[in-house]
Amino acid sequence: MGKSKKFELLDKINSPDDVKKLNSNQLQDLADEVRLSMIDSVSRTGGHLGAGLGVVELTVALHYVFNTPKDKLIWDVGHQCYPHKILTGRKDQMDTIRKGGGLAGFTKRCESEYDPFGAGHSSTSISAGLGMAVARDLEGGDNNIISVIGDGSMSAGMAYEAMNNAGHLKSRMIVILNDNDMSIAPPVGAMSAYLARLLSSRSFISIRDWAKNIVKKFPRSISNTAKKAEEYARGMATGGTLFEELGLYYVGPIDGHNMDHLLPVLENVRDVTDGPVLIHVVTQKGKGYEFAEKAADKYHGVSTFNVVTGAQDKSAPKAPSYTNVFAKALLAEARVDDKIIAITAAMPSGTGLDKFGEEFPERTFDVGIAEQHAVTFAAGLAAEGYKPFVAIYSTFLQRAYDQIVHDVAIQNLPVRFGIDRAGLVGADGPTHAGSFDVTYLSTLPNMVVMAAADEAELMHMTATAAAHNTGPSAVRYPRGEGTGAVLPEKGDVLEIGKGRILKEGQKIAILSLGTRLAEALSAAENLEAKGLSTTVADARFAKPLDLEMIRSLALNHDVLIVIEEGSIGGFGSHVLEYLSNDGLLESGLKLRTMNLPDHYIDHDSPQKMYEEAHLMASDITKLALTALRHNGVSSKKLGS
Ligand SMILES: Cc1ncc(C[n+]2csc(CCOP(=O)(O)OP(=O)(O)O)c2C)c(N)n1
Repeated sequence: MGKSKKFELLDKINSPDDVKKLNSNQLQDLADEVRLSMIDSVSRTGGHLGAGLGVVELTVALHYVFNTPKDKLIWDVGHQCYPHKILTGRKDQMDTIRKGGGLAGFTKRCESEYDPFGAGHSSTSISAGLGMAVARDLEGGDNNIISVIGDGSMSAGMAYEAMNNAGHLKSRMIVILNDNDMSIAPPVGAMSAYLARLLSSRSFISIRDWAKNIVKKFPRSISNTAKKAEEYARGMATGGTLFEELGLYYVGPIDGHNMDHLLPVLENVRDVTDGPVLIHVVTQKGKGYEFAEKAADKYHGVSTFNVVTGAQDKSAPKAPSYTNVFAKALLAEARVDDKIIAITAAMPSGTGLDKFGEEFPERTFDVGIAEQHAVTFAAGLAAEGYKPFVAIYSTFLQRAYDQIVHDVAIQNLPVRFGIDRAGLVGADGPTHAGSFDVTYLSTLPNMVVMAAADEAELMHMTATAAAHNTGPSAVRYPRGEGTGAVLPEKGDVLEIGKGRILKEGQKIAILSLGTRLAEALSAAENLEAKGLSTTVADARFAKPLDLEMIRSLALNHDVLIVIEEGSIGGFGSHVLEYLSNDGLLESGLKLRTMNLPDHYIDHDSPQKMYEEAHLMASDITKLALTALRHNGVSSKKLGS
């Protein structure tokens, strides 16, 4: 298949204008070809599959009915946008998706005019769409705004904040609720149950009845009788929906795989509506690819796979992943402490808490995509004497910053944060990189911030967090496989704020926080080979700093290099500030910090990203040598 494959319709589609040239009864054939083409390309690249397969018909219908890019089509999360990319001039680049220099795995403004809003994190599309609708109104424009949001993403508070505001502002916009009854895991919560009830209480609307009853302009100018008939036809006889209570005109449910349902509804809504409308579209995640339809996660994210057998190419891991080690460590703690609670925000398998849930179902809480709530929910548990561990990816925890400050840290509540995917994450790119957690957590009074250098350290740090019951603590660990370190059955409790020296030398000191330690050790070997005696220390804690160790490193070496996999303003900045304020820089110490650069690194292989960030052993060696040779005079002219 691939580029050699000839598609009768898709081969002629280079932009949505070409979709509009088809007649409506060709659209299902086009959808079938898009689906095949997507399965084919994702089988070779890996990526998000199930969500895209579920919206193929919807994507074709939207591009047929609406006038993108003038009409703004916003995909929530953006992981389901592969069919959209195929139809918007990017089909020949699908083989580059998520690869360095290639297409992004999500929508991205700088990639295409058909991506009016970038995403990666969920539940932003209604807010962004409403902003665009209001901007259009202020300009006196007439374009349409369409936000497509999944039922899983509908569980986040931001979606309600946006609907609440949309119902009030009454700006003309369309929200499409893509209800596939799945998040990554099966959806949880009352909203999901509500949508299921909504579906079971109504049959798919009879489009003919509905369309017949639409008079010139709805909803406001429909005559009373017509309105009643129309309400009946779209199921309102069973009572108003939550969306209607919020001020959005509810239409649905409609079958999202049936062009005969999609086209008239989208056309009607495009032509006659005013105010915000919500179309409830029912789809199936993984639709049209047997193996995806049957998979428990509906092939949410896949590695490369064999199209015929559905088997994914997963090489046997050399070492357990950090995620699994965290789960193992937490289980070991929970077996001896029944106050330990595990909380995930819709990522039970991503965080390893599915395993925790199997053994301790009553102590495991999946709160849905609701990171802010997860943190304050944990704070409530901690206030009552429980020991909650909130396991969230670094990037998604950003969303809960005020909750961390206001609900946890100020009240000094012992909430534990298991921060997965800390550091660079590879193919998912900058929206998913865990770049900022050390920076945003280490500024907070009361917080203990740990970074694991390997998976044995992760076990010790999880044990330390479990034991530290007088305030909040966090342990960060990266995506992917560990180093193969020997694992204890249960972690040891570390002394808070104490680092460790792995190798003693006299001339150069490398102080590492987290998983750059292996590169630091390898740089030390390079330097030793050049006759430069090198110390390597693992800080373990970004907060509180091990002042004694840092002072000793500063006093006993000519060069001190501080390295971490986090943004500017993090661990290195704290060390710098401490040494400067303590007068220890005046002794002539050559201090250098190494961290992520002050720009967002595009998706690529992790190796390439580390190279771009200059966080490799060779970079450490080079910096140490340059620093050593440095004569103390600034190499940069003032103002240059
Ligand atoms: C704030 C945030 N938390 C978690 C995630 C991880 N995530 C990506 S897609 C997804 C499920 C979304 O479900 P839904 O909106 O129903 O879309 P579907 O995949 O079912 O089409 C989750 C939890 C995220 N992208 N953003």
